[in-house]
Amino acid sequence: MPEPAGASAFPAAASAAELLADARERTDAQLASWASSLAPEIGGRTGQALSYALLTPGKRVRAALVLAAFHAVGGRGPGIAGVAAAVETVHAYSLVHDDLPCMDDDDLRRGRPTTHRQFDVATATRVGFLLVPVAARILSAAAAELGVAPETLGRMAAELFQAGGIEGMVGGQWLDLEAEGRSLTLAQLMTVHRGKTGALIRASCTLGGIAGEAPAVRVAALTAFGDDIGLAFQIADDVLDCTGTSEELGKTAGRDAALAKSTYVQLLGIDGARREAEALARRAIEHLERGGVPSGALRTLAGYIVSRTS
Ligand code: GRG
Repeated sequence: MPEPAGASAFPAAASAAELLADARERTDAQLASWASSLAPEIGGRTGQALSYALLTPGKRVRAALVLAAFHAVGGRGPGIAGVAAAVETVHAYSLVHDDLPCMDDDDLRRGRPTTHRQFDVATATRVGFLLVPVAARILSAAAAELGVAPETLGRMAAELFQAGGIEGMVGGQWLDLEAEGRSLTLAQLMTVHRGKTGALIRASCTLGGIAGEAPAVRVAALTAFGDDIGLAFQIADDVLDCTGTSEELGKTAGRDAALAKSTYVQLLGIDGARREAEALARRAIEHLERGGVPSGALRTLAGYIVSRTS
């Protein structure tokens, strides 16, 4: 299917660095446009802080997964960048709140002061909450641009906000906070991380499939891929927290140990954790093969997720 006029071609055979750069370019343009209209709409310091939180430079892994999943199932059209931006907005909210003193209490994020450090705790708290309906607006605008049926928008919204809620990210974070200072079993840790980190990554893959109006069997394969790669992402994060520097990570290294969190490294050692992440990445790709989803860019991103250095 030819790409409509105005859409730049998707670099399916590109390297991970190129896929992420493409996702950054497309998503950041969307986020910048929303930030410039929302900052005056909200006004004052809160408007500025919302813009700060939306525009801090992330790797855009979730956005890249949305784009790759969409193109893997034959989806076409520039509107998908809005779906990617909606996912990154939910992610941005989670980072703002995660860094607050009542949660992980951190000063550095994406190489910059966290939102509550740059502004203040009350403003950052408001901004986090405001970003959730902003994500809904971005998703709804993206669905209109893609020209999908209202039912498809409903499925996308259910997927994104269930993944971001008690059954996913909020539930996982809650368990994670309750587990500070306690030793978890591997099974308990997997439950925490499939929720806290994995749910939004899984939803990124599923959303690409739904937006591309793929048949159920292919959407299910993308969901299974996302589930395994989401957990692998968090295992890699645990490894990086003890092997990377704050400068490389753009956030405070060694935070898990400082907060006495159970991690994969603690349970499996660094090499064991790396092996587990790699096994999950291999299994993730098998789901795509079984479901008949061309794995190209998704395979590249899976490889990146388990070998990344930041
Ligand atoms: C009310 C209990 C409760 C929770 C609110 C704060 C929150 C919801 C959830 C926290 C979710 C969270 C921050 C999980 C960690 C995910 C993670 C590994 C983030 C880092 O992702 P990267 O490396 O970051 O993709 P960049 O900056 O590149 O986007």
